[in-house]
Amino acid sequence: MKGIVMRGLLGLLLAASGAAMAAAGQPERGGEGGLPRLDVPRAAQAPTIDGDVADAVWAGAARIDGLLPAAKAGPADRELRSTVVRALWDTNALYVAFDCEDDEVFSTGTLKHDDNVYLEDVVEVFLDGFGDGRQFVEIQVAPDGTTLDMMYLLTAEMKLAPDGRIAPDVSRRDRWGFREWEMEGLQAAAKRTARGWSAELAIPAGPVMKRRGTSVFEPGEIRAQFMRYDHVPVEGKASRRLIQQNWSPVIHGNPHNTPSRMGRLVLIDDQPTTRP
Ligand SMILES: [Ca+2]
Ligand SMILES: [Ca+2]
Repeated sequence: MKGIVMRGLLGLLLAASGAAMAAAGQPERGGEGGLPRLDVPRAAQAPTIDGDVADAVWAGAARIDGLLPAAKAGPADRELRSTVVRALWDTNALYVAFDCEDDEVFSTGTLKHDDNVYLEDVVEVFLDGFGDGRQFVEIQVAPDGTTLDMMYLLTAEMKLAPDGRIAPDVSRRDRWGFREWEMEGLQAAAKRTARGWSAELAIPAGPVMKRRGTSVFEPGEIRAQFMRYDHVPVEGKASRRLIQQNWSPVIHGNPHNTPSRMGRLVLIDDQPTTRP
């Protein structure tokens, strides 16, 4: 749990300055600006979760062409390598594909399931089926297919800091992250490509939709965040620098502490037109 604890502490330290201004807010509208929206078509058939995003069914998927820099990112953290995210759904699962351009993938291959895989290159999906930030899941996938899955719970009413993070006092006392939790039925795979690497996930509906009183996905809106952690080399140094790519920008290192900024994922009933 060390890495998560450290991330949590960092988040608390960063958020502390905003504590005095924290107020009960609309969790779905915390912070500044609007939230991204993606209309996700129903999958004609499930993609094969093997890390290869060439499945024909992905051609009809909802597509995010490029993620965004973290909130308040400096100039060096705005130079992002290309990332394309695709999404589809059916009653059983939300399917997500990442296609990451990367000329030097950072993945030692030494990390195991539920290790601190975010310390190397990863893609991340956060899902909140109910939409109030009080229960959400996080899945990370590394270029060798290693995963980290977690569930977060908030045991108090949501309260936001002005930047959209969970207010520090609530986060400290009532935000729980369970790394030992396992998402039963999760499928994830990744592979190296000519341009970098790609990953595919099939995320089962059960833990996402439970608070809606169902165990399946159905047309309607859920909340989501898509992230990429790209650890880039620093010239003349052995260490690397983390560039955080976001669908809905949040403060560096804080996606798990900012459910209010999750975008709107609208599951629509239309099937995509079949393309040759
Ligand atoms: Ca595939
Ligand atoms: Ca886990």
